[in-house]
Amino acid sequence: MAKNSTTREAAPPTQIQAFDAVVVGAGFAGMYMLHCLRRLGLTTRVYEAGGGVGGTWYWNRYPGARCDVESLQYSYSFSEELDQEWNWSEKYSPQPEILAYANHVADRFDLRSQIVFDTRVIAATFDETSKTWLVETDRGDKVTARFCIMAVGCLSAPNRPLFAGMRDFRGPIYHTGEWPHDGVDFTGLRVGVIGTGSSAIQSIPIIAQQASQLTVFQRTATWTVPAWNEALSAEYLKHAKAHYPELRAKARARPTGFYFPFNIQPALQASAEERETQYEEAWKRGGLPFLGSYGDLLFEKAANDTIAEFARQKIRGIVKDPATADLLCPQNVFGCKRLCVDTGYFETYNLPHVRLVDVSKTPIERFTAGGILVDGVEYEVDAIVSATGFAAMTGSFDKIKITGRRGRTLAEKWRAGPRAYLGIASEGFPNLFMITGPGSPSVLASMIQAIEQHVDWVADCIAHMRDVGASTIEPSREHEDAWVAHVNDVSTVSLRSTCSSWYVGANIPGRPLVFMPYIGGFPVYVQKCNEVMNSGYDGFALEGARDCNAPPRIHFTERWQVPLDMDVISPAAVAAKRVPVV
Ligand code: N01
Repeated sequence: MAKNSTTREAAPPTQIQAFDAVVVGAGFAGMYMLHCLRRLGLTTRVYEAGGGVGGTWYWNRYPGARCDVESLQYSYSFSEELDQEWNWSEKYSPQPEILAYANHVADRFDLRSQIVFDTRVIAATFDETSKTWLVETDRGDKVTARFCIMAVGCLSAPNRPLFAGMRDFRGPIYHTGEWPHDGVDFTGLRVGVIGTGSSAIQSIPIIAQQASQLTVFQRTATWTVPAWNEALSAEYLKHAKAHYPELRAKARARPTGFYFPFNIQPALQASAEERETQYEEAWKRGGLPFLGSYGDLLFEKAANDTIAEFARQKIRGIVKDPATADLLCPQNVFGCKRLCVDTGYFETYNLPHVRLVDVSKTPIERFTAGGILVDGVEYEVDAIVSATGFAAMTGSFDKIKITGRRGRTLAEKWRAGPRAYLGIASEGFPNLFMITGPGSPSVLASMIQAIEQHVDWVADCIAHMRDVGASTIEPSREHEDAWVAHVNDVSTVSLRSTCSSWYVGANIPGRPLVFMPYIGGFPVYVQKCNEVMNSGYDGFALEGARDCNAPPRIHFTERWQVPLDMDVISPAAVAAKRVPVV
């Protein structure tokens, strides 16, 4: 990995340095934002809490971590040269390769010199007189900027449930989202894993290869589909690269922002035999596209029951002990929580040294010096892995004291749930942009595509403000309220809104239950963003603009002028709300 050129040691704290823009975070969002702002000629400072670029992929180094969108699509699309020169080795890249890619991008586009690493932004305060943001860090930096861009990630603030007796436990406790950089050797150890979400499902099979005993504490059984991961051959890559632009265009037109075969026919109109064949074929292809077996699976409970029962039969076919198989069979809606993609997850429970403990009815009572106590039984472990997820979507905002007009903080404004127009900006917080904020497709789309579309839009908006001499931009309360209501309304169409997932904040006790990502489909959302832009930023107030009605000059957003792929709009979605809900 290339050395960071601006590190805590290398750069002394600066005092009230002025920039055009400050970007918080140097993950995929922050890096691309910096790249665009530089192309516009803005002076920019990026602060990154980690010691390197990559965001999620910098922190999530747990064993087995890899993406669940195919690598060829889980990558930047803004540079065709980059697409052509980078070679992914596997269908689903492992974390080290994605991090190497992030580092390659940082070097190739010479981004490091404007990023300050190992430095966490702790406060951002809007000054109404100078119309600038004062940004403060945990190392004493104070800088001002006209624009403050939060590229803080949707799944970046680890959720660490407080268990009684945590301090009594003699061994190490690891969180998958903040994994030690030198790795962890579990050889010969008794390991306890808490949680069975994506991080647990990826890491459990690998930890089981090392541990002398593995105990998994499961609160909710999880739907997971085999990845059937494989190496990508040179011929495959050559063919894929020859057709990369078409693949990117097809992906942008999809509700999910990435391309995969999708059958819009309703499951309920197929016979039981047809469904069996369809599910079997889709299972053999594996991954998230399994959910694209039929068009009504996330709208009709009866349709969902058919895919759920097929997947339960698969679990019962793999797991030899019937009681364990029963426990591993989810009873909630298939794909309601984020669907997981695994390699050998259920097979792991056939190993003699792996056991499953149900904590759904009797929660973990406490940690003891030597283990975890559940229902009066002490499960002895030497190390604990907390695969307990994240305070999703808003957790990273909560960590920064963001103060807007009239001294009101974002935390106060969002107490009853996040409110942002298009998931990009929030009334009362001028010139503060969010990349994949709540109310945008974000986690329901392919993240990097969602990021690029937001960054391009924000970059064009900033360029427009410069063109018309606007000092601030801020959404109106009325438009923001209407968008928040729309996001909520559309979510009720989908069965995804019916379970206690992190999509609604239900994984963190006390959080308001609000469906946070926009589920109405990536192209529909992009169209809305384009309409807002082309109408001269409808719903936004531009302060001090010379010519508010001047049409924006589009530099970056051009490539998002894509028609919705009508082939993937299921009749069920259309009947429900005329949106291709994902
Ligand atoms: O977190 P999660 P994650 N006692 O919230 C359990 C992305 N991601 O890190 O379901 C006992 O899904 C909790 O139980 P329950 C992806 O979008 C992607 O695994 O709340 N258990 C659950 O089982 C993903 O969805 C990849 O009842 C407790 C688990 O901990 C998102 O990140 C890989 C508990 C948390 O699961 C989050 O995934 C990894 C308690 N007190 C992550 N508290 C890819 O494949 C929580 N749990 C790209």
